[in-house]
Amino acid sequence: MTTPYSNPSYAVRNTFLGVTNSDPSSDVCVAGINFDLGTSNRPGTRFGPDAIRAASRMLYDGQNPFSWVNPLDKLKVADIGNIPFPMGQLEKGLEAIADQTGGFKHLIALGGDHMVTFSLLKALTKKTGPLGLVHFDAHTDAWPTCFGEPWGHGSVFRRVIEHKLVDPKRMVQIGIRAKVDRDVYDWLLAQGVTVIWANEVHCSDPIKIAERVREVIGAQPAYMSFDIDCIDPSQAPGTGSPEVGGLWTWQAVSIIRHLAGIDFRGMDTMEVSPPYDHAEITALAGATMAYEYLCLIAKQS
Ligand SMILES: [Mn+2]
Repeated sequence: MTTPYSNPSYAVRNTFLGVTNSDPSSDVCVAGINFDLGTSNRPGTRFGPDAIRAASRMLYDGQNPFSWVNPLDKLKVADIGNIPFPMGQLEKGLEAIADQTGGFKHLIALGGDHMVTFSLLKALTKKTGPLGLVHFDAHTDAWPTCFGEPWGHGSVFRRVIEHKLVDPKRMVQIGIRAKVDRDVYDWLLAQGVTVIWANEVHCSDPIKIAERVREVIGAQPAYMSFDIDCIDPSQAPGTGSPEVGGLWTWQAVSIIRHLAGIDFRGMDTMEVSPPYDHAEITALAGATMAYEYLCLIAKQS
């Protein structure tokens, strides 16, 4: 039956940006990864993907007012659903995620806890070699272990560097402010990682921060990993390990918008935990970071 009506944003299908395409050979695929077994504090990010999808529908129509791009006009974007993995098994789950995420042209993953990024990078680097990394986070996630265990979201970037999935000299962490052992911080610096503290973002401006990020990353292939706890808990309370003094959403959006020229090969938005969210603001923040990334790569396509 034909109808003269079209759905408003709240009623479009609950996929990322309301897309109806699910073809895995599309230019960009969005996938949910409902995995939170690497969580060290409050769990719940298994519910992140669908909350991000629901919030993303606010962003599905019109053009980005910075780049004047509607990414859905420029790129064939698919939401391929959620990646399955064996329930309750951390290491097997990480392997299953790595086994299933390497075949896409360009993947945007919606987490899930940050440990998943190890699997995503493991899969992607089989094609690209070690990547540059633009890493937004309150935490360095570089502890040698996570409460004695090697696989946990507080140690993910230690494992990523040890496994040579990124080139630490082309890795920049933005928004760091959580308590961390000096040894952990010194280890990061010794690897060549650039750490931009949250306070440096507050005392500078996003365009200058983006310039620094582009200098560190250079021209080689790169990846963006966005932990939503990079954002201040006043604007992103729905996460397992919130830290005060964080970036405001406008600062993060502005930094992403000024990263044109980086050869990004994939992105994830992690650590959105809907049980701690209020009024969908964390889910909307997570959706917006993925959307801005999508606009950035669409503009360059
Ligand atoms: Mn974090």
